[in-house]
Amino acid sequence: DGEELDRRIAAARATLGERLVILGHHYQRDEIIKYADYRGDSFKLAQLAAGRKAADYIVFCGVHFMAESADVLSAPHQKVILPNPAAGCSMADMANIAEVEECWDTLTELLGEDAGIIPVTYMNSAANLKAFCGRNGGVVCTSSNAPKVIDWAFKQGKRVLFFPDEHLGRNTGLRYGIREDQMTVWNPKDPMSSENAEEEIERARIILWKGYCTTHMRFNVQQIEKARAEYPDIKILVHPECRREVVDAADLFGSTEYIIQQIEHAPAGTKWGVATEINLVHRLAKEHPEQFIFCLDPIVCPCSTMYRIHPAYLAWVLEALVDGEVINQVSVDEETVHWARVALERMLALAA
Ligand code: CIZ
Repeated sequence: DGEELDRRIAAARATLGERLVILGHHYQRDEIIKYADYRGDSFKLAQLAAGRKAADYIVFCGVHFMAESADVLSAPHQKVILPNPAAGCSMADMANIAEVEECWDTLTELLGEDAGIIPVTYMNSAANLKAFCGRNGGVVCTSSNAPKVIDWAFKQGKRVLFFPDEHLGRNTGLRYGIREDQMTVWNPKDPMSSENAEEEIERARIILWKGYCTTHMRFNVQQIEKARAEYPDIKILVHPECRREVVDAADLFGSTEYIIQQIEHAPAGTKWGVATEINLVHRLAKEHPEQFIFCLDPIVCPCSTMYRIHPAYLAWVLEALVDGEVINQVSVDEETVHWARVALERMLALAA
């Protein structure tokens, strides 16, 4: 039961002391977040992990690509552990290296020598896709810095290939001033199927990978209209992985860190309709009883893979560490680490 798990986790933490750091992503449930030494989005947590050199073990309560990023940025002696190896990300899985290379070859063949394509991958992607960007003059972005990264990419080249999230790419491109008719969607399962595919690619300034977040796809404009009819002074705050029309109908949009900042700095009595994962929205509502905060999806939308991190898995991996056994380690090979770092460091240089 919960108390028993609390006791086991506390005992293992006490034994491991400074050698252990537990990271909790904002989308984790409260039963996990309460054990986290640090909370954050994927990027902030990966950086925190890298900064905590005393920690030999980084237990990442999040999903697989996040643990990989922590491994890429961490020191060689640090081991990154994902409590449940089945905690993946369906969006990250919508692009794999073979498909991205096929797309890249097709685009470069079609557009020729001066295609000027800059690959940009969202943080929510496998490490080998980050490495692909590093090797090919590209970069990583997060949902917080996507506008800055797009601006950088257009200073390096003429076109952007954005993967794996179509919606973050489109929402960011539109704000940057790229028109919808200057974007085209690349479906890796059926590329070049449309009759005008070649013309569309030749005209495109952004080629958007056909990938999406199942949780953020649950939000729609009707939910926003209903919330506005019920509470005329409501503020609608959505994540940029939502569809274009949802972002257009919102008052504000941004990453999890942005959403948290907006709410933390709002005056008492502010009403929010939020479109992102339910555990984060419920936590914000609990932590800010002086405001009225609810999730726009009435059915409730947890991220099913984030949910795969259960306290029992956490207890299991921690007790194994106490016994000197590392289980469920996420380890990225050296070559991939090198090039993924190149892409991540390009992004970091933009923030500096
Ligand atoms: O990058 C992350 O942590 C995710 C999944 C979303 C966000 O907006 O922070």
